[in-house]
Amino acid sequence: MEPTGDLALIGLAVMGQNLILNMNDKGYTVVAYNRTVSKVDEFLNDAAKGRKTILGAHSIEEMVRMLKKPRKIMLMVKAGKAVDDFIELLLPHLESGDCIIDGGNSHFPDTIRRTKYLESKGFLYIGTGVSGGEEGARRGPSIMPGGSPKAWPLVKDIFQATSAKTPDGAPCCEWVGENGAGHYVKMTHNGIEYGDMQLICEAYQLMKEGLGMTAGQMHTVFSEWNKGELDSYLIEITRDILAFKDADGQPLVEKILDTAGQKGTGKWTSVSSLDLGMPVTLIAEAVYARCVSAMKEERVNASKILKGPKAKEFKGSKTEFVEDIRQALLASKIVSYAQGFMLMREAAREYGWKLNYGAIALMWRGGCIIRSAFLGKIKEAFDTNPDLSNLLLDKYFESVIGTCQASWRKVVMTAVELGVPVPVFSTALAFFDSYRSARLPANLLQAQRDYFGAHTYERVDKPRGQFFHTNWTGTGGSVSSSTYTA
Ligand code: 2AM
Repeated sequence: MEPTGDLALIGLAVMGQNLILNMNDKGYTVVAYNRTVSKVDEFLNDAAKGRKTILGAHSIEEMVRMLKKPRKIMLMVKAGKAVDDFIELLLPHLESGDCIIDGGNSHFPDTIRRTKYLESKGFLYIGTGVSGGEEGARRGPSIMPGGSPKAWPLVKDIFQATSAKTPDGAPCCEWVGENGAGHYVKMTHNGIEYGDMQLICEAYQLMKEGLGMTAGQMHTVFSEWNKGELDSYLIEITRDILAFKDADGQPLVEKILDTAGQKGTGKWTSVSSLDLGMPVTLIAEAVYARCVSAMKEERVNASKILKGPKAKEFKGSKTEFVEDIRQALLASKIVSYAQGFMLMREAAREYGWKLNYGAIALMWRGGCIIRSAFLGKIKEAFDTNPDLSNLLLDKYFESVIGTCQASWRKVVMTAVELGVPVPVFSTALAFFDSYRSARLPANLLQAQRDYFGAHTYERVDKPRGQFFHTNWTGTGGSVSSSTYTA
């Protein structure tokens, strides 16, 4: 019998199951397989019941036999060793030109390594970001594939059919670039997600602690915000969370312990930003904010010792201040995305990828956790100028920041006065002020480096590339550190 399977998917946790159902809805025949084989029949008898074009395989051999050539096998398993293990299990059963796809949250250096490895053996490899959670997988996720360019035509139709669509109907799935590019872009997406979430949390904290607002009142504010420029999935779910009542009728959110978890993609983004020398300060600050939140016992102890201004003493119009917070959030969000795109631009240079920034904004426009109307504006910015060096320099974003700036400063100042921590609002503003400064105090820093370490400096009145050393103390020599190694 001729094989009929369009794609096999290994890994029948919820994401995997939902992707299979979604692909099957779009008319594709999908073969399901799992390490614990009993889960295959459980799936066929439960979520996939009655679907004749979802086929269960009980061994890798059987799975491979069911697939049309060139074979496409997608892994939705735990990132790390499980992916390498499955690759090794699959290879003996595959032929040149077959394609393995990793749809998990793999770290991009692993994907770079795996692409090279599989290509060296004549196979094709894709590492793809899949974002949108369980519901996204079922209804349409954002899909960010990278890897072997020759693999893209093999999966383009099925991926684009399965992915979310923007309000204009464009698929939230495009080819990202070679080897680890897809997973890099997904990692950056997750980092930006950390930032967006922390921005919302700081807005909430300011309203709650600074203005003394109730969850119900904040629910109304987020409902309004979701109708305007901040229209996004994360604002929408925050609105709903604030309205959600526990069994006793009280807001559930206030009963949740304030210690955040993390799975590591925000950290990876920050580590990569340090490796590449890119100031992605907002995401890093958002990661640290989670770390501080996790120090619950220490904080409780410190709260009894370290005194600051008493909160809830805001004087002025609360309605106006809520609007100031909205503008501060919007301006900070622009900085965060500007930093995220700066990072991807630098990564593209470092790893030799040709990233299409408009296409990335489009992929994030729908389906994924950071989906928003705002990303439509980013797409427009890169459509207008594909070589845009920084989002902050785009006319639209420049004018939004111009409008929001006074409120943004007021919010940070007020938070400082009230003693309410706003690490990402303030780091965004600090970055903005640094970025728009033609001159920073690094002249003094270079003098210090030259003073204690003879590290030399360049001068404003001499061409770049000429280095000077001064004997600052009159003692010691005039030899710079480039001429000796101490
Ligand atoms: P399991 O059902 O056999 O545990 C999410 O955890 C998915 O990743 C599941 O399908 C799970 O398979 C799979 N998985 C987790 N660790 C794995 C490993 N080390 N090897 C293979 N599959 C693994």
